Amino acid sequence: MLNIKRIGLLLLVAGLALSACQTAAPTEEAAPAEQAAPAEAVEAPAEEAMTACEAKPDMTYETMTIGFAQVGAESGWRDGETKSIRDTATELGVNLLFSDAQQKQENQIKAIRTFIAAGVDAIGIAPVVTTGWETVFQEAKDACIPILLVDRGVDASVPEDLYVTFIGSDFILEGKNAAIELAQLIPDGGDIIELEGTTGAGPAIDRKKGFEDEIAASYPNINIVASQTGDFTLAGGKEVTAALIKKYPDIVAVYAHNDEMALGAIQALEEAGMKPGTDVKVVSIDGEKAIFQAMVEGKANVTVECSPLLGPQFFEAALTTVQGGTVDRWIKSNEGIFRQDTAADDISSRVY
Ligand code: GYE
Repeated sequence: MLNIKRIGLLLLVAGLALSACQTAAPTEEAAPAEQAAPAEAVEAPAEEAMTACEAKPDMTYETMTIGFAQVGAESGWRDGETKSIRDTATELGVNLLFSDAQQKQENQIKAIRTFIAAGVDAIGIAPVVTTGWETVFQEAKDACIPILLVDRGVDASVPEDLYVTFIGSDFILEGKNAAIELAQLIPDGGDIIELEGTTGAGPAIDRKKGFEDEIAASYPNINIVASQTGDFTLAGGKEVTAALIKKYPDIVAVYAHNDEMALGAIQALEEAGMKPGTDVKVVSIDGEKAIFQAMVEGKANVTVECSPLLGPQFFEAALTTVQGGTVDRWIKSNEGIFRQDTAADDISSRVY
């Protein structure tokens, strides 16, 4: 334990020296000399760190215990992911401790501490928001328990050495693809509204950025008149849409960061006597079975897929890590785009 603290201190000192050098050493001569010292300080303790946290090469799925800190049950997508994690654990024989945080970060932090106390071999978490994880992730690291991020990421405020990998989608690309799809549906442009996911959540931040950057760069005739959070829920999407269409009755499309909010928007539009899917185009992200049904009925237009079926990739990466192997920093999922014209054929193969 003493070793770990010493290493931490050395790394901290080294890190400080390095960042001081990066910001305060603008001249060419000063930089190399200052960088040399911290590099040495980091090298020696790295080996000690490995002995402090020993790999378990004989670990198998059947002997491994995993803690999974889930966001909640806010969408069909989330239920699909939970099922994938639970079913895969059962199939592989992994002992799974599962926690549902009801969309609250404090509950996820508590769950991680419980997993640490239980001495799990690794922890998976879908962080509800991107910030505020440094302390608890460090506690897991100090206990030699690797953290793997599943489906939602963290931002640069969380040091990269506190988690092993991010398993999930390219949310910026999803937002960009949604913009391209939506633009095809409204060639004359017009006013549209955007329904954002949970404030501070990785997919909400990136799906907004990918979408808005693409619209700004390529579609000057499309005007995003309002962008508000519906918290990734059907009720949230419905409520926000109902309020916004009173203010902006001439909108020609809705972009929702997930299908669930799009389903809420469809209800709100219908209740206001508007025609979702025709008068007001609806584009969203996830690929839930329910949005395929809405497409079959002509009420939704496009869904950009985001797969929640991450169980197999997660447990494989966890076992490899626990055994002492390395995994990619970003394990991406394969995803498609689905449109109204093929929805009737596609719907039978949807599993979430
Ligand atoms: O799109 C949404 C869910 O984190 C990628 O969370 C996930 C998102 C998903 O609530 O439906």
